[in-house]
Parts: sequence; structure tokens; C-alpha cells
Amino acid sequence: MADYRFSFGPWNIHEGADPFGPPVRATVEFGQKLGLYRQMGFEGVQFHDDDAVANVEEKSFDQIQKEASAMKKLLDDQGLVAEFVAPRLWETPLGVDGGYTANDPAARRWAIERSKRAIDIANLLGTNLMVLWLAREGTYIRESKNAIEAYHHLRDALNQLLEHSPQIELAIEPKPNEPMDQAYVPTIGHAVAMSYQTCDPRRVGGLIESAHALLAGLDPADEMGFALAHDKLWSVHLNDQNGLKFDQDKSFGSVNLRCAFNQVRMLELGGYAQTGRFVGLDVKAMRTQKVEQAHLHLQNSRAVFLTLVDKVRTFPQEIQQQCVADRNYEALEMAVLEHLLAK
Ligand code: 3MF
Ligand code: MG
Repeated sequence: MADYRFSFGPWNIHEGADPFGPPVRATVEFGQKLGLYRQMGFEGVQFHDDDAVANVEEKSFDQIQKEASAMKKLLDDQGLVAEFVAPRLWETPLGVDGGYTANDPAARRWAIERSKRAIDIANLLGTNLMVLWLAREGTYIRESKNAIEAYHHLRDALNQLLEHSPQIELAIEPKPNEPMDQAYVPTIGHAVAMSYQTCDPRRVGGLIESAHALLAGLDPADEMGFALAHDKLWSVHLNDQNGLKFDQDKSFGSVNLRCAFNQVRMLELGGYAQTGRFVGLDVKAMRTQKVEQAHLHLQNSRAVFLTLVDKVRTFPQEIQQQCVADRNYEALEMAVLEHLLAK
């Protein structure tokens, strides 16, 4: 049976700042973070474009090429691979009201150009996958944009990116809100529908983050099932979320173990491990955590995932089938709970 491969982004080891307070931990140097990957059983590194090439917008293509190649060497030396590159479009002042869907044509051009550079970086790092978290593609008030036009702009942007590189695959990471009041492409259904409007639907898919699905009031496992049914689950950001509040990125399974079990079950049913795609984490350490232990949330999330793989594989098939045949879902539910509670 194929083994799962795990990834996380360097931003998952962070200084603990939140909107109400400054950093509380020293910065862990990038090289030191890379050293933690293998040690904790991770092989894939998730990148923003500027995680790979700092201040990417100020650099010439030659310089980008030089720095991305140096990063690739650093990865090779540590036995790591880049899982994906994502353009960080939400921090530049020109993108204050969005990029691809901005009303300002200059902002739209900027977003597409920066994303093309991110694709170049992905190619240099040896990955075909670009993740698009559409952070500011949306509105604070509905009257500020025309959603019909916005979705058309988004389709045009996706087409330009697909045309920029024949091998690039675009995985949209849906999220319903934050930082916007309402985001465009809030669910995987929207992302899959968008894919079919592009010039090459086979190269547009999705990444599902557990917390984002929960914020949309949806079940992450079912969102994954929808993507898998369309062959479009190209990555996941596993984490957890305690109710409908800000995006918490809590450790996987830490709030709702049964929901986590069902996400793992869905990946097992979909044969996800055999696809070779990564089980990505997008988890934050608690603000209270000391710097020496500010990576434990990653290790713990991976451990919970693997324990749940075992729980899924050892769940008695006969009981499941019998309960389904009898339409006795109360018994099925109890069997699941007993299985999860058993030592
Ligand atoms: C925000 C996110 C992002 C994306 C990341 C890669 C900072 O809620 O989940 O994390 O995952 O930009 O796409
Ligand atoms: Mg994420």
C-alpha cells in the first residue's frame, strides 16, 4: 500500500503575532526550518513565490532564476521537494481591492504578471503545481464590484496562466471569507465550475483546507469527495476549526476528531496516497508556545493523521456493510464511536 507523503509551508513555523499583538517568539531561520522537515517525517515544502525568492517583485528574471535555482539546490541537498508555489497577491498595495478581479485594470495586469513569475519559480523548483488562494478576490460590500464581470476576469486570468506554461496545473484553494467579507470561489464546487470555463479544464483543480470548508458551513470530507469525484483533489490543507470564527488553523483533529476521521476516510476511499500527491498541513502553533516547541503542532497533526489512517483501515468492514444493509445507522454510528474511543 502506498505511503502518504506530507508537506507544510515555512509560514507554519511562525512568530505568533496576531491582529491584537506583536510577535512573541524569535524567528526561526529558513535553513533551520528546512532541517526540521525530514526530522519530523515531511518531504514536501509548500512555497509562496516570495518564500522562494524574497522581494520577488523587485527582481529581474535573471535574478529570480539564480535565486530559485539556489533554493532548488538547498532542497535537493536536504532530500526535499517543492510541493507547490503560490503567488502571494495579498500584501502588495496595488492589490488592496484584489488582483485578478480588481476593478482597476492596472491591478489585474499586475496580478497576472506576478503569477506568471510564480509559475516560472515553480518550474525552476521542479514542481508543476501552483496553488491559488484567492485572498482578496471578493468584496467588503457587494456594491463595489460586479460579480459577473469578476468571474469573467478570473477566467481570463486563469487562461493567461495556463497559456504561460504548458505543464503548469492550477489548484484553487477556496475560502469563503477573511480577509474579505465575501470571497469569490468560496467552495470547491465554485472552483471546479471555474475549471470547466477555462481553455484547459484538465489543468485546473483544487486544494481543500479543512478550516475553510468549515467556515463555509460545509463538511471538509464531503468537499474532498466532490473534488475526488472530478479528479481534481490535488492537495489538502488539513487543520481544524472551533466554530464559525476567524480562520484558526488549529492542529488536525484537535477540535473534531470524528470530522478528521472522515477526512482521512475520504482520502483512503479516493486512493489519494496512490496519486503521489501530498497531504499538506496548514496549521498554526498557539501563541503561547515557546520557540523551542513551536513545531510540535506539525508533528502532532501528522501523528493524528497516521493514527486515523490506521483507524480507517481497521474499522470492521462486516459491521459497516451489515449496518448499511439494515439501514441501521444508529448502530453504525455507535460502531464508529466505539472504534474511535478504543485504545
Ligand atoms: C489562508 C491560507 C493561506 C494559503 C497559502 C497557500 C497563508 O487562509 O490558507 O495560508 O494556504 O497562501 O495557498
Ligand atoms: Mg491554507
